Amino acid sequence: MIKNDSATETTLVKPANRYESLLLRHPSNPILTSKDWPYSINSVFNAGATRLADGSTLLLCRVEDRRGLSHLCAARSRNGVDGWEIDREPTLMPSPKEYPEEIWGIEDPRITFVPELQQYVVTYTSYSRGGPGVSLALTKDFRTFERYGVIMPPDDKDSALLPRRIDGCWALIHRPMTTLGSHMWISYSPDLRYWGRHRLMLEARRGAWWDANKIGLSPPPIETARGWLVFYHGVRHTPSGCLYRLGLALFDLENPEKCLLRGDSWIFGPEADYERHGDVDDVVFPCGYTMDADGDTINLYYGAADCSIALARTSVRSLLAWLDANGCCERRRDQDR
Ligand code: BMA
Repeated sequence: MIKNDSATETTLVKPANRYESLLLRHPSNPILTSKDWPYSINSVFNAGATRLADGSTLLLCRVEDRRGLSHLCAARSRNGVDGWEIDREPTLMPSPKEYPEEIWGIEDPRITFVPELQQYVVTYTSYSRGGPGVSLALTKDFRTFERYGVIMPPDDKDSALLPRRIDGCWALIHRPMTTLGSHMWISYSPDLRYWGRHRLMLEARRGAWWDANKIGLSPPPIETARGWLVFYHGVRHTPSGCLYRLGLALFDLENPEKCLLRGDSWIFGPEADYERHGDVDDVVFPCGYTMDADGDTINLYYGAADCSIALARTSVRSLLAWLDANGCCERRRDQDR
């Protein structure tokens, strides 16, 4: 099983007997479905998440109507698990008259609270005639929004802002589709409007790998003492459709395009019935997390099979320990791809 070929330096690691569970599904899963909605919808999934100043949890949910178009709707809960108060009407609707890039809906929001601005920055997919792009809006209360419009043209999605400037500039992670493939990139801006210094951050692997066909950022990166902890989704095309799973990587705090560690295996994939079967089978797709007061427990909110929102818990400590045991430095294995 272990092969060391000096010409290619390819090393296959012997699989462990059993995979540990790093993320624990909440027993009440799925925690939100279309049945909970105060108005008629097809489905609810892929929600951004944040803790509000009063300690409650806000989910900004992607809601799809029966035309197939999506808008965003806020749900608030004291404990982040149940007792959700859902806005009676859509919270943020596409506005194609002013923002033509939103003609086919807005999807998959990620929320970053930015202390310097004392506002939440929401990045979301705007589905234009030219394909999906990245749009940005600012809000203080998730009731009114200041829209900046499209900031990354199609084809681009899976975007989130880092909560503070790096070397004086805002930093945005996103996933453009280029002839090189569907990889994660990072770009910088002085004002959140004009973006440049685009750099490749993490690449999809190739061949049989679980993250061979596409990768993209999941929730916004989590700042830890050791670096930015990044959950990303990896897609593998199979004869019966796409499989969406979750991987883990760590990036340098002051140079976030530098990958310090990346795990080889996925850490979470569709297993429960509500993840395996829905409008799109075999999808787990987190867009948001909240951190408990202990600074360690992570509540990860994910869309399941494009039909519901589910919750899984983990901890910074266990994720970093897993990366130490299972991750390696990206540059060491360029030849493996
Ligand atoms: C991705 C995104 C997600 C969706 C997933 C599975 O490309 O569009 O919104 O959950 O596909 O359909």
